[in-house]
Amino acid sequence: MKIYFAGSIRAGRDDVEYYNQIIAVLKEYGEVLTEHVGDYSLSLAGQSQFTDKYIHDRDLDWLLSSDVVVAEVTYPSLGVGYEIGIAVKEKVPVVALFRENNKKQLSAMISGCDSINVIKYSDIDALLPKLHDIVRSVL
Ligand code: 6IA
Repeated sequence: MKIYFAGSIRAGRDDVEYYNQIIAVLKEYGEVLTEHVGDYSLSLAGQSQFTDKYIHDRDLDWLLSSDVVVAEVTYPSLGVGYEIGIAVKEKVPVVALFRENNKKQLSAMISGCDSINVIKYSDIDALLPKLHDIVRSVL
């Protein structure tokens, strides 16, 4: 199974620790095409060896070849929203993970979309066991 994990990069890296733990679980079920999203060393200040066009086109190819998109949507990101919109349009199943005990509100365009499986969780320790069942349900 090919899994596309989406999480904030240029919008902010505050949740990278969560991304990392989620990716570790996802890797038990298949190939995570976007493992770099959980990479601590991928800093906002860092220079990419790739152009933005290369990143965009490569990521879209990966997205369209994936069996499921798992997006951590607590920290809002234009890129993640864009990826989710394309996945919905192209009928790639989307699971959106949102941590409730924080000051952010989930966009109605995500929570109101019937095609997106929105999972709200209280903290990462509560999410990780549930994530196994969630991934198995889309296998
Ligand atoms: O708008 P954002 O940057 O927060 O969008 C994040 C989403 O877009 C992630 O789910 C990624 O799949 C994708 N994405 C955005 N930028 C990159 C990127 N930049 N590399 C790989 N995927 C990306 C290179 C890193 C740069 C900060 C040095």
